[in-house]
Amino acid sequence: MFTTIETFEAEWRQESATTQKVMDALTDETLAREVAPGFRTLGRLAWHIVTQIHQTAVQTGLELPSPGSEENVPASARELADAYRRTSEALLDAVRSQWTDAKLSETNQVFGQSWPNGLTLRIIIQHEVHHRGQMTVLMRQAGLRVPDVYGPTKEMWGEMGAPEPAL
Ligand code: NI
Repeated sequence: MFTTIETFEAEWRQESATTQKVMDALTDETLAREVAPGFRTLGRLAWHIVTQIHQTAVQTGLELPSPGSEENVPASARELADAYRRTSEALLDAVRSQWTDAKLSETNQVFGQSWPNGLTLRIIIQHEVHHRGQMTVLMRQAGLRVPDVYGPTKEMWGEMGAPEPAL
C-alpha cells in the first residue's frame, strides 16, 4: 500500500500515461470486439477501467466527477479515451487536494472490505493493470497496433532493426 501521496503520484502518472496510450490506440470499429461470445467487449473492458477508478475512489470519501454509468459504454473511441484522461487526472487531483499522507493509513469500507486508503489506491492501479493486459490481447486479435507497455512490442523490435529477444 502507499504511505505517501508523492509515491502514489509518481506511480499513477507513469501507469496512467501507459493506459492512455492503450486507450488512444482504440478505434470505433474495434470497440465491439468480444473476448468470447457473451463476454465483455473491448469497449466495455476499457470503459470498466474508467468507471471503476471513480467507483472505487468514492468509497473512500474522495470526491471526483463521475465519468458516467458502467452500463453506458461510449460508442466513440475518442470519447472513451478522453473520459479516461479526465478521470485519471481527477483521481490524482482529488488525492492531492483532499488528502494528506496521514489519510492514507485511515481505513474505509470498500467493496465490503476494510481497506486503508493507501491500499485502495494500490488496488485501483492493480485492477487497471489487470484489465489493461486483457485489452492488449484483444487489440492484437482485432488487428490494432498495440503500444509498448512494459517493453518494446514486436513491431518496435522490427523498426529498431534488432533481432527479437529469445522467448
Ligand atoms: Ni474488474
